[in-house]
Amino acid sequence: MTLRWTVGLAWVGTILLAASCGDSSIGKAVVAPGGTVDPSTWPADDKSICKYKETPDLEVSESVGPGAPKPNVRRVYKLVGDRESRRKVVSCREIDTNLDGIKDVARMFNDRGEATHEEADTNYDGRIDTWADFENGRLSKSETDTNYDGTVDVWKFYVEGELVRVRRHTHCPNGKEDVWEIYVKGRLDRIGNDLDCDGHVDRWDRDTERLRKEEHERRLQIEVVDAGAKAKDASTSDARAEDASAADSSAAEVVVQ
Ligand SMILES: [Ca+2]
Ligand SMILES: [Ca+2]
Ligand SMILES: [Ca+2]
Repeated sequence: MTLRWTVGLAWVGTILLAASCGDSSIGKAVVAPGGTVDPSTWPADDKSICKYKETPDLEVSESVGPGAPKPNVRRVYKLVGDRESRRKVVSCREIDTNLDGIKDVARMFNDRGEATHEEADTNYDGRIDTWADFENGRLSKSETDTNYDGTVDVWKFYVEGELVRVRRHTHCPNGKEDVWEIYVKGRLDRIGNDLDCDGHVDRWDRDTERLRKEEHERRLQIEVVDAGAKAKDASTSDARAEDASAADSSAAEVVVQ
């Protein structure tokens, strides 16, 4: 008898993402109509991304995530520190997010428990298509094969976790980047286009509507500051006039006495 298990909502979302990526075979053997999973179809080899088998002295734990019929989360531990501070830390964690028995996302950690690297097969075709690097635990760079043809076509760069640059390959036959996006304070500022594929930007495009709004807001701020300064000047002049008047009155009083 075949066991069937209900898939948790979180996993359904992931499976729908896979289905939307164009490969009709993705997830087919795993999820039946009504959102059930047949764990008997899981392969013996779950295609571990953590590569723990090459290092036999690493400790490994398997656990069951939300909605999973069998363990789908693996943690690989290593021992760090000297004799007094010896402790066990997670060096790699990998998950089968669409419950097809194949691990599809893995994250690596340093001895301090900070993320250092992540790899994911986001369309569940058996090939890694997204790589991410971290610095001090924060995302610093990602590379993505957005059309799943085996070649990276989007590179993103971050400073202190904030997106600053994106390079894309869109049309040039050499497979290299031909679009450059520059971000300022996390917002797209300008886009450079290499039209003739010589590796250099031929045209810069800007978000003119946003720039117009920003210029308008900047002018309003200047006007507000100017108005405030004028009001302050007027107030100061009035105060001086009052002081002068009071001084005149005092002098007159002295003369009368
Ligand atoms: Ca999977
Ligand atoms: Ca993939
Ligand atoms: Ca690609």
